[in-house]
Amino acid sequence: MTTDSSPSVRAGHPIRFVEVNAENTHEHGQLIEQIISTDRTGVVVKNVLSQGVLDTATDRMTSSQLAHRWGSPNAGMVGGEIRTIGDAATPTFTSFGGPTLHGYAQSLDAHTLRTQEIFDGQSPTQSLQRVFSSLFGDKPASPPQLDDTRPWASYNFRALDPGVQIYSHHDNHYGLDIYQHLDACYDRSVLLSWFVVLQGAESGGELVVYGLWGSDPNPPMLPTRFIDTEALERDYQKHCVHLQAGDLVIFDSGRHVHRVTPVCGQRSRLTLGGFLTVARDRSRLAFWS
Ligand SMILES: O=C(O)CCC(=O)C(=O)O
Repeated sequence: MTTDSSPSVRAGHPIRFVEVNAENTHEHGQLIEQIISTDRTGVVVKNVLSQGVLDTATDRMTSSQLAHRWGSPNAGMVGGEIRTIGDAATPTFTSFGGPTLHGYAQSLDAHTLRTQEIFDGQSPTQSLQRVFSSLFGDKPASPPQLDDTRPWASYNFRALDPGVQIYSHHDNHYGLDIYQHLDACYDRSVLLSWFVVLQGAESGGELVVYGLWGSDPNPPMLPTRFIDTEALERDYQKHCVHLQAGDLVIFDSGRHVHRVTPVCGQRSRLTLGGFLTVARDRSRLAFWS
């Protein structure tokens, strides 16, 4: 099922999302390549995780026993204070240059244990691997090697508490020092984001993707150097991606400016996710946090 793009009178690039079911991904082996070539903007894969797995993960993530595992990488960024378990290779408000190799490696060493704690041993990594692979013509999909002994972390866990949002941005992170540890075989002109909703917000907390690309000249900016979201809402093509718990979204976050709207109600929005790219010779796919 193909969903809409916004009215063409609005500015920017077209936005084309497609929705498929986790059981049918083998029928869509070209989808990742279509996103890379900009024929599509993204895909929603319904029902990637079962209700039982979601219940276990959300119980654990909100339990007092795991409270000490959460960090606040955007502490001090009013309204944008995402909480995370596990580092992401992105700039944050507390570290504009992203994680150091030492910091990332420390977080990585705890990744397996954290995943076991949260999923009670039923890690979703293999299911995700299968979905990524089938959307890329059944080619191998795995986290890339960070060094000789260990791969990058497959994903991290995120919480947006009531009132918190992810401000408009695009993901253009290959300039960070940590990416010197990403093998040169991978295509740095490609950066897709992906995440799975573990617990949706009561309302709000929606992913909105705009027709503005990070590479477009003269983007609407505020004097604070943040993107002017009001101008995006008013003038640009946009698409609100409707996701339910258990759904996976993969989209071209390296090009398209996007945001997550403020979470409303009492419940935190919980996701796990990361990034992905493919080898320059298209022989394999890599995903990481
Ligand atoms: O909701 C999330 O987990 C992240 C959304 C986002 O900004 C991204 O995936 O780039």
